[in-house]
Amino acid sequence: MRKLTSGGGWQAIKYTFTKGRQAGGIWKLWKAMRSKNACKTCALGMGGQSGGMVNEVGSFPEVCKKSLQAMVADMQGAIQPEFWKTYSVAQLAKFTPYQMEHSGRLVQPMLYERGAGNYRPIEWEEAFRRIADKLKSLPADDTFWYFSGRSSNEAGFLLQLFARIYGTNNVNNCSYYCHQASGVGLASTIGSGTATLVLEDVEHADLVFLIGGNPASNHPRLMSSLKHIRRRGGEVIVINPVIETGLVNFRVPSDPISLLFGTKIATQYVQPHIGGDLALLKGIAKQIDEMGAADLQFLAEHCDDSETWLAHLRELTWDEILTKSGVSREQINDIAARYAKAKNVVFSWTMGITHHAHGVDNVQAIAALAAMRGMIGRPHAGLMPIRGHSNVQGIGSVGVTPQLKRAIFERLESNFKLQLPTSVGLDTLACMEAAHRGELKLGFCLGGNLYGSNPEQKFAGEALEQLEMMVFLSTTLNTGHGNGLAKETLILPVLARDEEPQPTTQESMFNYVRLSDGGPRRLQGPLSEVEVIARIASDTLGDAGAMDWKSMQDTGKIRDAIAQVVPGFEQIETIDQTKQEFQIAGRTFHTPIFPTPTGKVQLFTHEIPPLKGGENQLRLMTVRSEGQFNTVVYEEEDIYRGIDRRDVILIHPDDCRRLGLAQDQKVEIHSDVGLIRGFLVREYEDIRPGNALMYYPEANVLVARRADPKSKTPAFKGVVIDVRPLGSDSSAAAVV
Ligand SMILES: Nc1nc2c(c(=O)[nH]1)N[C@H]1C(S)=C(S)[C@@H](COP(=O)(O)OP(=O)(O)OC[C@H]3O[C@@H](n4cnc5c(=O)[nH]c(N)nc54)[C@H](O)[C@@H]3O)O[C@H]1N2
Ligand SMILES: Nc1nc2c(c(=O)[nH]1)N[C@H]1C(S)=C(S)[C@@H](COP(=O)(O)OP(=O)(O)OC[C@H]3O[C@@H](n4cnc5c(=O)[nH]c(N)nc54)[C@H](O)[C@@H]3O)O[C@H]1N2
Ligand code: SF4
Ligand SMILES: [Mo]
Repeated sequence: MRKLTSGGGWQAIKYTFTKGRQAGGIWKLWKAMRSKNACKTCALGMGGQSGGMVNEVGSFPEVCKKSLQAMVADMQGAIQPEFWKTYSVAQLAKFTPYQMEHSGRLVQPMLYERGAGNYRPIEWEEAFRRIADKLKSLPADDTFWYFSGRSSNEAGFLLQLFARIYGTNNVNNCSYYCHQASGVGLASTIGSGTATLVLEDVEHADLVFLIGGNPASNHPRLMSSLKHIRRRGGEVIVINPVIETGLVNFRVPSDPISLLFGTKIATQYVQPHIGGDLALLKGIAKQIDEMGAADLQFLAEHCDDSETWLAHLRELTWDEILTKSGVSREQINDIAARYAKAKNVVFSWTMGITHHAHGVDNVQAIAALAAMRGMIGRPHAGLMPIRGHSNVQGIGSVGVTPQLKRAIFERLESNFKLQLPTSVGLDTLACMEAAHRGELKLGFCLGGNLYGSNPEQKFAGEALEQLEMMVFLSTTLNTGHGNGLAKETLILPVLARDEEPQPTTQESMFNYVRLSDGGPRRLQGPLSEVEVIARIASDTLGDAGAMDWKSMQDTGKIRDAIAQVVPGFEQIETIDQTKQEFQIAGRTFHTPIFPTPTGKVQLFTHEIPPLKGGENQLRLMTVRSEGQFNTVVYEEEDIYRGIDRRDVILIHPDDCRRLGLAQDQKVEIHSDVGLIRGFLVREYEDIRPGNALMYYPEANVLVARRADPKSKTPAFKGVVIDVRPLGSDSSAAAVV
């Protein structure tokens, strides 16, 4: 398959027409895309009251393939009753993610009881009764509550509140597998866990660092902003072990010139080894210091302990930096020179930074590098974690974390006369491990695919099978509905955001809260998420206590509560009347005053871990292709990387020669926790030698449960593997 030479472009436009046909006509799809709802897909979260496809600076039409994919999936017909009779659970377990998603929309509560062979439909009343009876029979800490980022603030707030009043803090969201390191790293450094800037700041920057991310494929409309920066003569430095096509050249579909000729994105493209960023970031800082380009006044006035931090940089040897990053001194000097001359610099990053056992250290090092030249706490510069799901940030803001922020905890207790649990809640991986030990009895998932997104797939399946009951609130099927099933598994069909009967709100990665109007239901059967949650809460706890759960079916009531208890969310109380979307107060830093105990930036020093892997091993990253959204695979091919299938491993030709491997050869891939047999080698020039790339979720069997101790995020990109020709090691017993 030929590799594209640019990202975006005509491919994206052609795709719109194809998808339009699948959705029952272009006009129907256009109307759905333009409705006043926040985009359901990525955390740029465009749309809302300005209408779909409009971003925070009013630019239109900003649409991308992923948003179309998600919309068309929601516009599918219903899964027919025969489906459940035709396919046993054993057969569903073998369905691909694509087949699961394309089976249709869930419209009926479904129940699987172990031993039954198939799921069977049940009435909503029976579903509610079963769940409430089970919850009433269990100690609260025997349950856990997992949230994907796709739901609304209202649903997230309500469910976490119910879980806590029920009695547990085992409440967490997919952030633990995503940007938790950004939250922890930023909060420790500047006292606030999200982006320090707004989109407009990015548009005015003259240098953007893009570290460990592939927004051309994963946050496509961010590319419009990068295009503006390049057109104005600004620079983009990409730090990524893989040369990603769309980061070199991107054709912005809404811009005729860019569409025809493409826009060059990266001014400088640097390829460290996987896991080499910490060394590289410190190298850039050391060079800035040696050049005398540090902003010593900012360091002295607005940072604590800058002397210790500078001394740490000065003690590091260049030898260590160069060996552990895999980047040459010349390249580091070049990056530093560009940084030193830039006036407004934005640092952005994604999973290449957070999916490591030293993810928090990486984020702290980025923040320190920015602080070193005074790039935090003023307009047109700052820190920008490029978040994952649409509204994953909002879910966290409104309390979907094991430990509530102190202000939220106190206000909930005092305003609502509640007594909330103070036990230590489990993070996502800890829940999986506790379940595996048989300590948890019930799981409740508001969206997501906990089975598919976990490291050590086999372990994940075993853990979930230990549960007595699992409850899923889902829109469509995914592999988690066919694998790792609890003794009793219930799937409750819910409405998508743009089908909600009442307005809901979502928060973008720029801390901007949008209002989604909802819209007409497409199918009979699914209920609104808040309706389902309020009903289960009411059936379990009754309405005589501190909360009148039945009344909480009203999203306006939930927003009143959010406005009262979540700092910065005061304006949400009247948002459905005023239609006034808003920036969350206290999150954007245009002046250098930070909510840390001293009001200053905290700078951290770190030990740099050695590069992983031995002589004949490779470092492996598990990543997305443009044709998937997380565990949902829409297309087998990866058009940007020119790869036609997913059961492959991408290895540099030099490594292939060194390891005696050839193009399309079948191999076995060993890590210390798993083995994959029969995948094909693809020689891939664009990856830094010594490193390899595989697709998630297929490669999850190879990823260990080893997590960053500070963020509890597994090292999805820090896997060490041996690759051998298939059959060369007959002693290996494990089979995938
Ligand atoms: N199309 C599409 N869009 C998505 C998603 C999707 O699945 N599909 N998922 C959404 C979600 S939840 C998320 S979190 C985001 C994820 O967005 P990204 O973080 O962009 O996605 P990934 O594919 O996980 O990997 C990111 C990049 O990190 C690089 N990388 C790997 N290891 C390292 C390293 O050690 N250092 C550096 N510097 N780079 C490294 C890889 O080469 C790859 O380009 O996207 C969101 N948007
Ligand atoms: N090896 C490896 N593993 C990884 C990663 C990696 O890069 N490598 N990335 C990690 C990351 S960044 C993340 S975020 C996780 C993803 O983890 P998850 O969020 O758990 O997974 P998703 O695949 O996004 O979940 C998609 C499902 O959500 C449901 N859904 C969609 N919309 C709605 C809605 O409106 N309401 C409800 N109730 N349900 C809905 C649908 O059933 C759909 O199948 O995976 C992590 N796992
Ligand atoms: S870039 Fe993200 S928010 Fe914007 S249309 Fe695409 S998926 Fe939606
Ligand atoms: Mo994510």
